[in-house]
Amino acid sequence: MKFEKKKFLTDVDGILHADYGTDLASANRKELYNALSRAVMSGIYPDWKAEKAENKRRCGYFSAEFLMGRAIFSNLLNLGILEEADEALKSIGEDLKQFEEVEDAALGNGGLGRLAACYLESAATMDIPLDGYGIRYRYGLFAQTFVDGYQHEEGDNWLKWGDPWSVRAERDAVTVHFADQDVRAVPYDMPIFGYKNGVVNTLRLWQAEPVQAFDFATFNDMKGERTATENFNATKITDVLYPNDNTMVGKILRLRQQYFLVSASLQDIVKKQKAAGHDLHELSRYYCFQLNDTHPVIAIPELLRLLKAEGFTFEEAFKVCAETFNFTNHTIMAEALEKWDVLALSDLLPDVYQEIVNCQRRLEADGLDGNKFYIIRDNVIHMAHLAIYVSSHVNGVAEIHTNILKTDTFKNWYERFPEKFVNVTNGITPRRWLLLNNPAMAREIDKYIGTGWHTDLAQLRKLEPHIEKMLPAFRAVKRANKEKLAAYISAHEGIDLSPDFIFDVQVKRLHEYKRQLLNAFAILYFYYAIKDGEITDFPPTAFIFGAKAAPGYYNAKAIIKYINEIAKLVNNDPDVSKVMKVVFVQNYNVSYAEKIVCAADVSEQISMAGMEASGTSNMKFMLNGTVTLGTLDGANVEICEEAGRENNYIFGATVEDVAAVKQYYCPTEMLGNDPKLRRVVETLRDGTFSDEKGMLKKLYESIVTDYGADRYLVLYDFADYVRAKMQLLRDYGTEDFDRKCLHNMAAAGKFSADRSVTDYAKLIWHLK
Ligand code: 26Q
Repeated sequence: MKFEKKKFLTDVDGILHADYGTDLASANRKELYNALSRAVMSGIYPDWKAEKAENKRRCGYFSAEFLMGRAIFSNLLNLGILEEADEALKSIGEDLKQFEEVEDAALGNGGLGRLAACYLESAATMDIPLDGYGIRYRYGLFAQTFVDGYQHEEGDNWLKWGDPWSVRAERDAVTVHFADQDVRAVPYDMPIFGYKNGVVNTLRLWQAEPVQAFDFATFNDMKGERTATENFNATKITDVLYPNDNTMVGKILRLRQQYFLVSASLQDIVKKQKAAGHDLHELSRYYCFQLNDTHPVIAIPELLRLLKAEGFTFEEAFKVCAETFNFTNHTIMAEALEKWDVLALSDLLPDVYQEIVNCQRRLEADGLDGNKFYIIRDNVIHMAHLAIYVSSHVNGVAEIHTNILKTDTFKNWYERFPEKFVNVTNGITPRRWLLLNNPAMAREIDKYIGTGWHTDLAQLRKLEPHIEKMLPAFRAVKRANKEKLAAYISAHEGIDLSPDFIFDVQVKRLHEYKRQLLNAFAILYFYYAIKDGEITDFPPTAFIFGAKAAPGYYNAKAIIKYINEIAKLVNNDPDVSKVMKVVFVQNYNVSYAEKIVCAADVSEQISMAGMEASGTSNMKFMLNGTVTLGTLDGANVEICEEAGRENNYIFGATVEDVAAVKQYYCPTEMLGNDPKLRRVVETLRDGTFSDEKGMLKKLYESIVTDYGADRYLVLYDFADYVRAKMQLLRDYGTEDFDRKCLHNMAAAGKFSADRSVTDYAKLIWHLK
């Protein structure tokens, strides 16, 4: 985008006059933020219009979550005007940094939602015609604080700074029908800017509103109760994001959200195809759809329904669906694979339910063994099976994950439809996750290999011959990033970290399978070893955690409490806090991640093998020059392939080991054989920590005494974890360690989302 300082400031001033009755001299922060953003928005209109007008085949990325984070910096970066806009502001005594106060758009939970956001940005950068379709939640993922060490949740009013990066597209509103109500769906469009290439794709987020405006006449006649309730029920659909990650709650409101999203999107697309004079039988010539996990899978029967309303036979409609839909699976956790009760779904969406039944009948008519292949069974609808049956492609998100889908989770389906299954390893956008969050490091890289890597991350390999020369600058930049993070943590968490300490980081959603508890146990183990004088030279380390627990996930919340108790013990112990600090940051989100990822020395990726479909923070750390301490799970496997296992710290049971160990595993035996581990685990119930709610005691039971205790082999992997962790901490500070860091950075090319979306475009969408 062309930038002209004077014109820009005049434009912003003009918007301040019109919208706020103020001017550049007296606008407050929020007014300035909105006016500046709107000035940019008005400038990009021609490019946006041009993209929409082009007659390209497009892919619609259907997702219940888009974890976008903050828009302003990444938009300005991609438009190529980040520095210019900052200078313009500085000329009037302002700057861009003040907008770090602006709320994140946290319309997602974790990995799956952030992946969708990265893919939109990368697709625009790669000039791939990909548009997102999602929900404009009024409240995003809850804001987290700790009260007495317990997680406390508050509503996330992300719109409190306004929404200047969206356009309300009133003219495209549609009505979505449920058995008990009609709801108006109004789209808000967000432009998605490619990196310095003039491409503008769209994220369309639907907001639920009452079909009829509030009717004062009836209200005054005292018949108003009904209108009022209907209005309330309509807006309720998009009120709030469900805060679950990798677990399912079968709430009917969630089904309403899902149907609302896909029905609005498909109605919109069908309407426009007809207006363009396209034959809907040939929809796949113009469109394909990517279903982001099972959440939007109800799009399949909805499109069947819509096409039949256009006069299609079921077979004709099925063919169109089979050509257009594709399905990505993000988890093998049985409890996260969406299932709906037949009665609940058929009550709410009888016509849609009928199409699911038709799919089940077609499946039966195909002559497939009903024990192996079913969409509906025992009055339960299996959304993943519906997706696999109808989609043309099914993909996992890392090699190991796709293999597990083929050989285990969806084995029967793979054997019958092997051609459908493909792998697309996840990726992250290097614009947000290096250029934006770590500009000093990016400039260092530019010095050696130019700027081609900004949109072709494989070029980072060219750094390899320069690693020796880069070491001092790498250390200096990392050090400066650690200082900044320490200052931020001091201000926000009230805990002081020394940048001389190793920053050992585990940030991700709180889940038992991710094993934050394993990390916690190791910290306590070191703590006692230091207290007892068994370790006298512990390498000074700050253990940093960030994670939100689903509000209804008891054990996850117990783990947060436990780690906060450990932090209190360690940080207040003068013997130990000289060499060890523990901090659990509050409200970990995209913006916090940007600060943490560039300042970490250790990236903890310690899930039980087979459980983490891919992981994507592992890639962000790697790109920023951080070694992985991890299991051979998810994308860690490919990270080691790319960067060399010798440059990372791998421990623990493999997928194969896990299967074997589970046959005989007995946690009490593990404890019996290891008194030091026993002492650590006992702190969950021996009064070391306050536990007025009995949460820690329950956690103890889930690890030691419950039936099937220690599902995720925390105790089994403990010894090898401590070994690998200690080795890493001891290696830190050597040139050899820094070399490992840079080898990781140089090998991160594969994990660019640019590569991922290009894979999707080639293997699945057949775009370009
Ligand atoms: C399902 C039903 C009802 C309520 C909630 C859900 C639900 C919500 C979110 C189920 C799963 C999720 C999120 C899953 C997720 O984020 N998975 C992660 O996806 C990343 C991107 O592919 C991977 O890198 C991670 O390994 C995977 O855990």
